[in-house]
Amino acid sequence: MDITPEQNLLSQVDSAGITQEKSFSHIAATTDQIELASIDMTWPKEKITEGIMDQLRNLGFLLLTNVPGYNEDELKHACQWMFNLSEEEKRKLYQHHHNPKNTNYYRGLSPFIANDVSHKELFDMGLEYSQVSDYEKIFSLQEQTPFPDDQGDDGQKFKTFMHQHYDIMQNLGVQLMSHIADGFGLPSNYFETWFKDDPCSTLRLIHYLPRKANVVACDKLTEEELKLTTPEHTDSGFLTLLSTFNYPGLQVDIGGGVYKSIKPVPNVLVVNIGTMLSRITNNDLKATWHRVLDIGVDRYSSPFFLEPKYSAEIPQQLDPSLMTEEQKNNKLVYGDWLIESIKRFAEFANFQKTKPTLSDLQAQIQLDQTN
Ligand SMILES: O=C(O)CCC(=O)C(=O)O
Repeated sequence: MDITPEQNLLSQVDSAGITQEKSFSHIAATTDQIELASIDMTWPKEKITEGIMDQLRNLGFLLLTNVPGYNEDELKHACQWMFNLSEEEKRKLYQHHHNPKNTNYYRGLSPFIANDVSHKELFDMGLEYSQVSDYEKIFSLQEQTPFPDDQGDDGQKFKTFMHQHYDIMQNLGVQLMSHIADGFGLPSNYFETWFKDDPCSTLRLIHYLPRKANVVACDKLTEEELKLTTPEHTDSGFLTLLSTFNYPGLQVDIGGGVYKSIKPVPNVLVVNIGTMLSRITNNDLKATWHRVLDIGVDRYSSPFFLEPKYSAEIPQQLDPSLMTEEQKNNKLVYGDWLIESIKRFAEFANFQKTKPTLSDLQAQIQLDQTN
């Protein structure tokens, strides 16, 4: 089999843990790889539940294999096609704060940002807007995703594939949430009302370039920051289903701030959870810190962030016995909470909500009633 220059470089990454070409020295833990436990989606239901609960209670990361309908090659192709568009085409898809002509604030493209601790361009899509109910359309996070519509058949194929992949990931996410409900002894459909209709889930395509490619200035970053293309973080919401296309670079905190690289495996999804799911399980399930190394060559990945509908009311704890009466009466409105949570990420630091939050609307109703 022919080895492309990119594969050749990646095999150097695999064996040595660092790329020979990089000009920066790498973080010490890079050479230590860990293999994530795999859960096979063809296993019996109970075995899948046991495997998922065990991994999420411990490391907080696992691999899913034999995922029905998952087509890693097509997804990688879609990723590469999108980021190969001309700058002119990309600008048509930029979020509003990168191109004020555009009316998309939450969905669309976010370019490389100078002197940012993240070094990537990304494309975010949401649920097809025509499928969103009129009620949920009143909230900010629901908006039309801009697609590259001037690209003929290729653009159409891209859009069709992305919608199919979104649906496969959304259904898989709901299925995994039913295993988690089973794992806590709750009815299997416990989470369904939050996720089934009008989800705010995001399908993201990411393109990383090595800092040495000099696409944007990086001169104000520290040596440590230069080693990473995504700084350490936890995800916000519920479940993340990540395609890494067999690229190295993803590292997880195995405890006490010690990072290990995850051994890349083809045709799998990497699964982890966000802070909201961890929080409502009283931290029984772990939202693990993770980050991405600059591997010295182009890198692509595609996370799917499973999110509830905007107006979903999330209890402070799944277990009512752990809550005070006040906490029981004080549920979180998911979308209002998410808007605050995403502002910690560079790509949403300038996010402006275009419509009122549910709390704004409730405050307005109260005001109207008192006047
Ligand atoms: O690119 C990756 O492998 C991980 C991406 C990630 O952690 C994220 O987008 O939250």
